[in-house]
Amino acid sequence: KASDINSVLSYLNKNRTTPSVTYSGVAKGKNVFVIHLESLQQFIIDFKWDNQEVTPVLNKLYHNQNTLSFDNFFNQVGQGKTADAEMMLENSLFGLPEGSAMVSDGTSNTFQAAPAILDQHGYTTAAFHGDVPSFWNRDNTYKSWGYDYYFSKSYFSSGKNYDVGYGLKDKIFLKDSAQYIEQLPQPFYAKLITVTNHYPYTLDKANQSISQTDTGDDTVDGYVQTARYLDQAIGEFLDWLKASGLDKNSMLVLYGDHYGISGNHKKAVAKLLNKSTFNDFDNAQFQKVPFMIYMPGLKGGINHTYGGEIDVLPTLLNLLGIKNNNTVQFGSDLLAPNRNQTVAFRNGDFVTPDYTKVGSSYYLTKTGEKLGKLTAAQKTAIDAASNRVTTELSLSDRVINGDLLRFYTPSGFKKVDKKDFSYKLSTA
Ligand code: GP9
Ligand code: MN
Repeated sequence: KASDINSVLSYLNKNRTTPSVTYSGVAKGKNVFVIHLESLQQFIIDFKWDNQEVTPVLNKLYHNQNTLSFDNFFNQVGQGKTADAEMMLENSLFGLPEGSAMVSDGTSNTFQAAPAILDQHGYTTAAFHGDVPSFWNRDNTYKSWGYDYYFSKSYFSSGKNYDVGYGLKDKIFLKDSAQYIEQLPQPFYAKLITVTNHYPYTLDKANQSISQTDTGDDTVDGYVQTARYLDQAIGEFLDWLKASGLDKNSMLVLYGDHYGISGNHKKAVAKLLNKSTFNDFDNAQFQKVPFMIYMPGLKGGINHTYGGEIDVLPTLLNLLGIKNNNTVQFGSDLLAPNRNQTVAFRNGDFVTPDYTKVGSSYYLTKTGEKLGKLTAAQKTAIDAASNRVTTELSLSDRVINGDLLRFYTPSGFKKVDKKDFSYKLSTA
């Protein structure tokens, strides 16, 4: 009911983080590229196999002085996987405890998503993905989010061996997307969702440029090959960006959406990482994914703050100089000096710079030491983090399950009308 939004707002208003002043507005008016790196995990950055870097392009970007890189950035998805990542990134709302919110609520709910916000600040907005438009109910959800354009499968080249797994191969996908991007009125916000580095990590011989790993686990060993392919595809895209001149007035945001190698492959992962064991604590830390923001002139460096996908939208809005103080968002600016660094996982587990919770076990985040009986100070800190996590997850669920944003429109925001959008390829 309508009044439910009040408890959400009163919690958020009490807990709002003041965004970074240093970074506020530094990307004002720039084009924004959001590049979704399918199943890419942080461990692959600077990782070597067969005496080679697996992802040389991304590594170079990661260490670039104009890139803000994050080495404690976690994926926070649940069953909705990619869809949960998209929901968090563009709405700063969590996915649901079960299923995918894009599927169950994407069509009918009211949202105040990144594309709609940016559209109302003069941006053209477009999403690109080389799979069928209906996957994860994107074709309906993107209308609710206010995307002007959605380029999906039928907009791209097709041919023998063009597809692998869930859609068009990344190199072809990004190359084709570039032609559309060149025609977008500026400034634009373009989201590109890659897919080749997706389980089961299969790739045709001609595109393999590094050997498989040798853990003996079939679901793990192809990962470096598809990750390498994704890296090369990004490299080609960056080359185009430079040649087009667009690099000069654009900000690039890259993120890994979720783990590629699940906790069921402990033995193989231990071997891959050269460790003797791989326990629940290690698996929690293994949920780190890349998050990088690149822009010419940006004051970069490797930032160690603990955060995750829920925090991306507030971070981007601050960089773009867009006022964001009356919105329903559960994350906080990753560049804010005094932010709370509790990272919630969808199942209620969490990581903070001090403590990691997995099920009923607690660990010291710095050392991985498992805690027995908690000291009074530990208990206080852990209870506070637990409360925060349960409160935020359940409030976010109430927003989605109750479609509560229909009862509240932040000042300066215009409600999205889905009827304004159609993503059909015109055949006339
Ligand atoms: C499909 C793709 C994969 O379109 O985005 O989604 P995932 O299986 O990673 O959730
Ligand atoms: Mn995914």
